[in-house]
Order: sequence, then structure tokens, then C-alpha cells
Amino acid sequence: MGFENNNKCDASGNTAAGVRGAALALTLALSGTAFPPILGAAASATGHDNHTMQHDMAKCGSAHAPGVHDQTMQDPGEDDPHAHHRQMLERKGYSSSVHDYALPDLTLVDMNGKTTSLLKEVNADRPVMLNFIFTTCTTICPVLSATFAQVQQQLGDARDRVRMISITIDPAHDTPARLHAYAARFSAGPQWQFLTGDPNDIVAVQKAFHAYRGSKANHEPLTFLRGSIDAPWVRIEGLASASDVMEEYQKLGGD
Ligand SMILES: [Cu+2]
Repeated sequence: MGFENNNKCDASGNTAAGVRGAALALTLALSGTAFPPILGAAASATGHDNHTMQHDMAKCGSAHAPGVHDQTMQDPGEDDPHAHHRQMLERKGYSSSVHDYALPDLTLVDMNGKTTSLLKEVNADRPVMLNFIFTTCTTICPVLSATFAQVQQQLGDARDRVRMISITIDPAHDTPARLHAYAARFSAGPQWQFLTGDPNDIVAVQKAFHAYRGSKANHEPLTFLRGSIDAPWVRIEGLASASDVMEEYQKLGGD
């Protein structure tokens, strides 16, 4: 698999069409092929094949960086998502930063089909952990969800003092019933709610968290933590492990 990716990248890049081909190959590789092995490598012992793939992708990414950047820029106001992915591949960790987000007062629907609002959900009188997922994702989202499941486990009884929220970025598919089934798959406890809503509102929520990348295929691994209603949000970019999230959570003054 790594060999095939490498070939695709080496074979293109000389013409505009070639650059587009490389961009497409990289997009496909990043969204469909590359993540699971890399995640696998991060999560478990480093398998030999995983390692090969990682190196091939790193080579591919840096060799065609300018062309790929020009051809795939979706939103001039945001960072190129592929540049970000490349960065992630290189650093294989996560970064955290602190932000004040102005969150809109939008109506959302929880996994029980009950109408709620974004502000009502996040303005809990408890620390909040929030991520964006969609249930049919086979790359980043299952990892983010597994991480939340592990965080929930590590918290033990203290989980009841936290509010965990996963908002789907695919509301057209992710009905409350599908979110409910997804939640069950990750053994989500009562402190972990899944939300969907009107597609426009879901875009607005992502934009408010500076998490909107134009389509679900471009999404990034993001986790947001907040210690209290008045506190700023800690933005975790990258695939933080459950221990990483716990560490960031504890920095908020949580227990
Ligand atoms: Cu995903």
C-alpha cells in the first residue's frame, strides 16, 4: 500500500494536471488510506507496514507541498488542511492552544431526538469536553470516539462531573437514532451526549470553533476542553491520546 502511494506521487507533479493528480492522490490517501495505518502505528506497537506507509507519506507530502497547497486550498481564510495533516504526520502528537470562541445560540437535536441548544449543552455547570465526529467515518472519528471512551473510563466515578459532547458534522446521515447506536458502540455513559441538527446550524457550530474545513472529508482531529462557563477553550489539535486529554483536563483544575 505504501509502495502504491509512493508511485502515485512520483509519477505526477510536472504539469498542472499532474499536480492536480498528486493533490487528488494525496487527498485520497490522507482521507481514506493513510490514517488507519498511522493511527495503528501510534496506538499499538509499530508494525513494519505501518512504518513504511508513514515514511512514504512523509516523502510524498514534502515533495509536492507547493503544488498540493495551491490546488487544494478550500478556504483562503483558513490554513490548508493538507498542510496541517502533513504537519501532524511529522510531529505525530498534538498541540494545544487557548481560545475564546463566540458560540452562536443555535438549536440542536440530541441523540434521543430531543431539541436542545448549543449554549445549553456547553454551558453546563461542569467542565466540558467536545469533539466533532460523523458516524460513517473510518479514519479520524473512530479514534476520537475511542479516546473519549477511554477518557470516560479513566475518569471513573468522576465522569459524572464532566460533560462530554460529540457533534456530528454529517447531519444529513447522522440522525438521532444513528447517533444513539454509535454512542452505544462506544459505551457512552450518561455524561456523554451526541448532537445533530440542521445542516446550516452544524456548519455554524463548526465555524464558531474554527473547525469548519468545507466538507467532512477534510475534517481534522480536534478536541475542545473548557473548565467552566467563564473559562476560555483549550483547543487540542491532533490525535491526543486519552492520557493526553486527561492531562489537559487536569490542567483546567478538574479532578
Ligand atoms: Cu472522521
